[in-house]
Amino acid sequence: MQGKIALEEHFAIEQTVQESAGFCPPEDWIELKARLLDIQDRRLREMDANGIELMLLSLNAPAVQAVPDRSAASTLSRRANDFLAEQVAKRPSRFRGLAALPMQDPDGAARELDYCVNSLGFRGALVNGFSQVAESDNAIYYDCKEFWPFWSEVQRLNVPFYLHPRNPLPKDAAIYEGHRWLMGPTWAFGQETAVHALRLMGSGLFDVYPRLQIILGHMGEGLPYSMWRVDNHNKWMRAQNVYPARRKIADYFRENFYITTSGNFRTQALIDAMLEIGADRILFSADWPFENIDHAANWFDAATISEGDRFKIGRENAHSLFRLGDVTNQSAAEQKSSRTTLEETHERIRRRPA
Ligand code: GRE
Ligand code: ZN
Repeated sequence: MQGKIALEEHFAIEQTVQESAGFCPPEDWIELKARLLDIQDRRLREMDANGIELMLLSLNAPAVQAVPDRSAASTLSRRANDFLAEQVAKRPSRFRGLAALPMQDPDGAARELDYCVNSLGFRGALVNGFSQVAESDNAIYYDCKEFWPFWSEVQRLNVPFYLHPRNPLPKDAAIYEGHRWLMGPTWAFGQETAVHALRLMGSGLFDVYPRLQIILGHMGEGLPYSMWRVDNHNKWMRAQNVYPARRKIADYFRENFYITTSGNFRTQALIDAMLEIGADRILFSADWPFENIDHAANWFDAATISEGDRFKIGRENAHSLFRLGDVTNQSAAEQKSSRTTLEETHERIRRRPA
């Protein structure tokens, strides 16, 4: 399929690239590092060769979320976002940005998102799971009440929030001791992210901010397969799940979440997801550079689903969720006049308030 849009696609800057080193064997690090630091060269060739028109780019993991010092986290996200804005401005018909956010400071995170959306033209945020705050063994999750004003801003800005995985802290990873192979994308990423998503659903956040839209990668981090059981276990017992939210967990999953195909190129899993969350809430993604774009695209283009669903998942759902009409539906002349030019972007970044 031509014209695909992909949205869990990462890059790194010099300050964050090393954080990805532990996720590959030493003999593959040179390759992974080069892939992470490239935006305008090999990435575009991979996109062209595999029918991807547009990528929404995000910083590698855990990056900002692993910086306990509030002001250092804020400085790092600004640097990454300004860099990304410049890269997008060089190729605005092929790239858009998702903001890195210093969630260690919820007000600062809301301000950074507002700046990224309204001044840099970003289309949402991608945050790498919980944030370490003040101490490196202190993890905060975003269902906590201190984040509700932040969520109010996300709803007001009307942009999606991608909840991307990271590994649990050592103090919370006892179950993986002696079984390191289960860390990262094998299992721990999905477990960590699925529980965080369930915490958001059960907290009542979506009763108060019903228009919030959260995106999960990796075919929903296992949630589609387990959604029925979450709500319906031990049905004969008198007390069911007790949590602050008003509705069933599956209701929030179907109304406040989207999932992507990133790193989970399996038709059986996709069909289960289509039956649980529906084809309107599934979005194609690869997870470059950790996964290969050709692996994602060759699988997706041939998956045994209807052509209508392929078009929705491959392009249309992302097109409407991120309001990408300005990128893809305009004439060349219109694009030229409405584009944020490279010089304008430089100027904005230079004048950005401290
Ligand atoms: C990801 O971004 O999903 C990722 C990593 C590190 C290793 C594997 C992986 O950040 O899929
Ligand atoms: Zn990823």
